[in-house]
Amino acid sequence: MKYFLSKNFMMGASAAAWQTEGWEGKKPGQESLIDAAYKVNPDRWYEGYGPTIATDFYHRYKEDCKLMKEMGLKAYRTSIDWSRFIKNYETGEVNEDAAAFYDGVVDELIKNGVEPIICLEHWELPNQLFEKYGGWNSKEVVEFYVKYAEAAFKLLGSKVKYWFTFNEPIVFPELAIMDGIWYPYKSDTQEAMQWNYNKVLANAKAVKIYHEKDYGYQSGGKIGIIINAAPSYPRSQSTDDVKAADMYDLFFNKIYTDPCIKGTFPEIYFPLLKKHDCMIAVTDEELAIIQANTIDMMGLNYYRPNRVKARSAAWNPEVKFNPQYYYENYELQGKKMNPFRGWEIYAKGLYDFAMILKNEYNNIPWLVTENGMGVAGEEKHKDADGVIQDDYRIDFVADHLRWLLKAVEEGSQCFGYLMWNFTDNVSPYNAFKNRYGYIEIDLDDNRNRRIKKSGYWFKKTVEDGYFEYDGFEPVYK
Ligand code: GCO
Repeated sequence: MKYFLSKNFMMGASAAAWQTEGWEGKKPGQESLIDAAYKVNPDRWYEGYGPTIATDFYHRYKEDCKLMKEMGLKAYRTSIDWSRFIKNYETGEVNEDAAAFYDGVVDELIKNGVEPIICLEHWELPNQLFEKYGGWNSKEVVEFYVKYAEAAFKLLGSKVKYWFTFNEPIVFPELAIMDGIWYPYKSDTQEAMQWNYNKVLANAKAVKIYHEKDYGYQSGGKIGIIINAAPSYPRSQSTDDVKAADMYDLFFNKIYTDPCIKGTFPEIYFPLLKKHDCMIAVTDEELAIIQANTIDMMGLNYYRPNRVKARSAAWNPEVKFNPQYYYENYELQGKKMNPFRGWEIYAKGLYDFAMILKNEYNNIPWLVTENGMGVAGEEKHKDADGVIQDDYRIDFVADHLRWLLKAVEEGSQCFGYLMWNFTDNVSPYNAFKNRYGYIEIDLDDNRNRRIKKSGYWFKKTVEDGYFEYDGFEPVYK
């Protein structure tokens, strides 16, 4: 079956500064928090790889921009590394070398016909601000972020028309502050919720500046936030399972989608934090800023569905509150899996969330800013010419795209699809274990780039304006 793409549907790919650039040009003290996470425990990163060199985008961005043109990319989303871009984090003084680098990247993208989409914080919080102020637990860091954001708008606002304030803002609070999985391995739910709230506040303050000052908004520029949201499916329609799914939805989607799109937090949120002795620092003035400065567009990073059920065992009263107090994860019998990442594949979930944005969030314009399939051992799928035959990735992308186009037909204002990712790059902790790219990064050959079969599929799809999908089931080795 043929699926047609409208001419102005933004087909592209995504990446991030810390996952591609490498540390070249960054001086001691300019580490980001995720750089520090690698420095502290390189042993916990797959085969010891981390952000040190990454894909060496810092030196090879012109080569990559040419590959984007060759593949017909219409847009490329990446981030500015805050810890690199700003020389004095308290004053917001810009590092001129970094400014020249990012200016050059944006110019190269535009020169190659690729729309630059820039995210301001893709987990690149300066580690100095974490160590000195406690990171996003601090209201001062919110102010430092706003100074950084305005400096970025000032430098690039005349060329960049699509801005995002954060990428997956919940991930560090969840994995590093609440659940102790990532560095700094904390287990403090209240602090995690303060990180989340302060990022929502920082988003609103950056939106306010972008909307009120002349950095491109008046000539059609848009600003939003990228959220790794997904539908929250209950095991059954029983009251207890549905309540579990609603609570998961609250703590992992709505504490961002509601304030950033609607301007207000869910009514039950702050009372719940109080009930569980987790209330955070909130002021009426801050809530007024959040209400008055909502986003123009949303970025959705969708990989997998969230499936939950009611808890069978009561939460241990000796253990501090965690949203898992209200739910347990639920494994769908017979689900389609990506065995390399351990994530369920459920393309209809993208349609379902598109309908949520249409029906519950004022049909806000949005982009798929990440969707993709990480696979380990891709070298096993090389043909005689050394081209990785990633039919599984073509199937994954086509399946998700066909569901997305169904949502667009039904009125969803999705205006583009950016796959994660353009070239293979460094995942948090998994490093180069799972490869996501349309383009291979050959670690055994000077990080040389080689277009995969999916990259040629992308090129043809954009040229033809359509793709075929028959739902074939790839065989995973
Ligand atoms: C993984 C992926 C993700 C992406 C992230 C970028 O978990 O395997 O690499 O972590 O890097 O979604 O925003």
